[in-house]
Amino acid sequence: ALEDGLEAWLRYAPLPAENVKHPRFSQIVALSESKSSPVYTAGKEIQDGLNKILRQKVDITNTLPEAAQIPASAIVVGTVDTFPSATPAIQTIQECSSLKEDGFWLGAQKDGNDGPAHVLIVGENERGALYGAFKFLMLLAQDKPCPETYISSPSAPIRWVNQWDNLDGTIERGYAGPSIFFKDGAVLDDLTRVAQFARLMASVRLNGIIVNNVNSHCNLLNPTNLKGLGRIADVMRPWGVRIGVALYFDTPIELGGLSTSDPLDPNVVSFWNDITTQLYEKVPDMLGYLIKANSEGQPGPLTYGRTLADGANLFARALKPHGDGIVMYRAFVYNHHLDESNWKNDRANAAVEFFEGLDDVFEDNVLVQIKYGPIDFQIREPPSPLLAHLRRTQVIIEFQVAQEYLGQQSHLVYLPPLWKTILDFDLRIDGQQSLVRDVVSGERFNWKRSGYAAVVNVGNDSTWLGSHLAMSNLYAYGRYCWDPTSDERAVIEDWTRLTFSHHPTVVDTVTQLSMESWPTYENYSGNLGIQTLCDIVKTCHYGPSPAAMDGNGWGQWTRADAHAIGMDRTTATGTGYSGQYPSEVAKIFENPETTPDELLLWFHHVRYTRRLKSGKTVIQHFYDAHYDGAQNAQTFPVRWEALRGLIDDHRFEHTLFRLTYQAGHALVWRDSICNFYLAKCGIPDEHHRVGSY
Ligand code: GCW
Repeated sequence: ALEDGLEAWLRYAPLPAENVKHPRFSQIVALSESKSSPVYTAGKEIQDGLNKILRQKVDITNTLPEAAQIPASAIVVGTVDTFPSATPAIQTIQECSSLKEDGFWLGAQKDGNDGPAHVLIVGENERGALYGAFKFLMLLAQDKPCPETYISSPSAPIRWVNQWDNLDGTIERGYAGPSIFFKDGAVLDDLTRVAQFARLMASVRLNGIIVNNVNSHCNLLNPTNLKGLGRIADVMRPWGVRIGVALYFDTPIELGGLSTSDPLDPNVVSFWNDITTQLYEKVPDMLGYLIKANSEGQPGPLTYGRTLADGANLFARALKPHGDGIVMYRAFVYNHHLDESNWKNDRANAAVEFFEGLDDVFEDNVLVQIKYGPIDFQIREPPSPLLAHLRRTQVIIEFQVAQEYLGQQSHLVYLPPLWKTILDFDLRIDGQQSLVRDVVSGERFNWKRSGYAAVVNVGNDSTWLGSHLAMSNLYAYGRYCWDPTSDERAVIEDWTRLTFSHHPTVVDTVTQLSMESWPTYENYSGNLGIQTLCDIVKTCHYGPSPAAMDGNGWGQWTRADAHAIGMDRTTATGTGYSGQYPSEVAKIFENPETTPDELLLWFHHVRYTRRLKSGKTVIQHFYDAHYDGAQNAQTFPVRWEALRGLIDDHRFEHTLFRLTYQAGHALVWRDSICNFYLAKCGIPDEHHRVGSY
């Protein structure tokens, strides 16, 4: 049903009758007869969309009646290669020569009389054709005109999702029911939801997915599951989505019965070669392997006295004979038993330290996958400095739609404004403009394969993420991979029209709440770069617990005492982290005067009484921000009330419940944090709010 959320932004709600000025389309021509082809899928999708949005029932054929003729008022979708070269539209189609892989050309053109325009959708490849079809439908669904000529190509070839699904059906950091992929140790029989997810992914031009948790299990590769993975790939392929898997490093021991998983042991090498061959039999277009090794208790090459490159290259060589498979080797390698008494210790230093010197020794199909910040999906982090260290080794940047530290989809936090602080950051590598988004796209270092991954936690719940509003982040993630310069306001407006309604009150309200949501959450969770002050000891990463940040080996320290707070990450007196950035950036962060307020405590250990650029002291900023943030959260459910009757009751109530919960929890956050720091430093709130009851 349209109300339950399954269709998300692909509801294709009927346009109001008075708006339907569209003439009838005569037919859909999808230039492929293969049911597994995204072009075939595109034909079906257009048929479904026309039926729902315009109430037009239009037939599909898979060939043009006469080679050189586009039938009047038809919609024709195909690829540069399958489109007849002698059509009247040939000149415009030739513009496709500037298309990149997965790009498309879309145009609506009059047939020279008063009749309706015909629409041509030409993909650089089959996937591009499907993307063009979705573009056409999403314009239609928003009642926007189809342009005469529209051409679009992706910023980067890698636009992938990482699900952290376990074989037993649980999802690590999943908040929306059990896995849509696995149950009881095996791939589910019914993969209906997987196909629906692939459709959502394709509609925002995401082209790959790693289907299982990076904390992987050796049984993923047992014979039954190899078949299951083949079924998953078959279900997603018609949507242009390819699959890959995350591997458990000690699989040779635990599944293969070998005595070691040493990456240089010949038996281990042949074990992985063998498994890889078997996997490719089931999944001939497999993306490759995602590897979490020597991280948070996982085994890895260091366990066997080998280098990280030895580990990565083992898998890279196993993949090579089979096609374009890559190793996504995660940079998330760090010691989680770090000694806090040593002020030089710093988890943020780990990635650069572990990967330094490996740039030239990885096989060319190894990509290093780097979380956007050096710690772990916090409310505010500077970009990972490792992004400035790799020249030859291509990278994937890792974002997180899952909102693990960001309210876990129970709080509204629209993420693009956070992503932009990373993507638009200029690393000044070699003294030249080096925006993170240009490094990631491959432009800065002329890479061919690089791009994006995001941890996504869709589950079996009919809302996919447990919250209707959280879905804007999944939608936006696809939009940002395609075009990282996208305008965050335009993206949420499009999403709102597609998901809820075109009504201006609905569009304005959802847009405003979303645009305010990240700063609001930052205000009541963790300010000035101190990170999200949530419970990390119980590892739930939810709810306020500032005391939990220190006194353990995880290295997400605040070093708060009675007088001062923050990590000294300078090279002069601290951990040396700031020196991992190229010199122009390092210089800014080295000095508290030039460090922007929002990252002050990330880089510097300062007194609570230190004045910020705003003129406030650090401690007063904490108090004020928490009161402002919590206060603004109180307005969310009230403002949402304006939508009553303008959207369906089911989604209205579901969302109202969430926003009301958030408003309450924001007060808990405010009071916990403010009281904690008042108790620490004893400095009262100038406005007499904290501790006064
Ligand atoms: O953010 C942390 C999470 C872990 C996760 C790990 C990782 C999959 O708390 O749950 O493990 O990062 O990214 O590997």
